[in-house]
Amino acid sequence: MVNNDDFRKAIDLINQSSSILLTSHTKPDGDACGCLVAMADVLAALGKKTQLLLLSSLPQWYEFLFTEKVPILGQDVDIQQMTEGKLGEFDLIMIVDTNSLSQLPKFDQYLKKADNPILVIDHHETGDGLACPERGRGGSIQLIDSTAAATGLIIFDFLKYANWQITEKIAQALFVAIASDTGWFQFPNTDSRVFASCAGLVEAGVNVTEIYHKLFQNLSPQRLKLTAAMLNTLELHLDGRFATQYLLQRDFEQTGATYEDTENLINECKRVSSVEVAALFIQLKDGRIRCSLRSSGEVDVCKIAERFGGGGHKQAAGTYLPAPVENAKQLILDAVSKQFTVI
Ligand SMILES: [Mn+2]
Repeated sequence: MVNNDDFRKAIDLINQSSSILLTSHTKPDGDACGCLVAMADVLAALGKKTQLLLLSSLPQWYEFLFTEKVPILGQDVDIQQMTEGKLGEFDLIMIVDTNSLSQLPKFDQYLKKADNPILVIDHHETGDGLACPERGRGGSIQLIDSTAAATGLIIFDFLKYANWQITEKIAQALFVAIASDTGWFQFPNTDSRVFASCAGLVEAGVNVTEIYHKLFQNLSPQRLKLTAAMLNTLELHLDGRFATQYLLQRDFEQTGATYEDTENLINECKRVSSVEVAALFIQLKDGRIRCSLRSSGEVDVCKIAERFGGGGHKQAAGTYLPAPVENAKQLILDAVSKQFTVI
């Protein structure tokens, strides 16, 4: 938990500021989006001038949280324009759900040039100490709590401590933050604090059914048809521990779906309990095969992807492979089967 002393310092910092820039990590997730919206609303209610900035585009299913279009760095504004004050002059920069410069591509250049204090609110174990006073950034504060399942939990505690009004809209944004980072209350981080906070948010007016509908029952018919085409290709290998699925260009043509519709599709096969490693092969327009890999066990799929020039994390990685799909599948099957014998 963040101690009250730090909350107090953060409140003072906000009270002293009049124009605040808010941002979060690249590839914004539900926690990032929910925290940005909640803080922007709170600050606006305090009479502050606020400006949101995204570092990459917003997944469509989080759009409902935002009342207006948020500028995206690199698309709507570049670093030079920011430095020249196109978005405004700020006396505080607030960063939520990350404490790492590597998660703030390009924006890190702006941070280095600007000399305003930074307020970081984050729950990640690793970070660069962006707002550490030792970095010579006077007045910066960090509210870090790595025991929190979501940054939304820290912000909820912060708002309660500060006695700032939690409107229905703010409660909804914080609920989305917490529900997203706990995988709708199924990840191991789903502790009693999560439910206690969510109880408070429901009391503040959150409609859980409506949020579930907006987040998870919003597929286009094209995407659902693409899912069906992919599921028809499901094969289990290595005693059911490795699942392969694929999509060809003709599947996109027949369903009317786009490449963006493939996001998270790879996880469908994990609903089979024996599956530890999953691969999804997508034939691209240029003929290459995009291979995405997921692991929920001991297998390090990053090592497999790296062998073919790709990369990622232990549990999620990807690479490009030469066509045809059958060839790509065999390459990955061999690599996964070797990994199973090693561990
Ligand atoms: Mn988070």
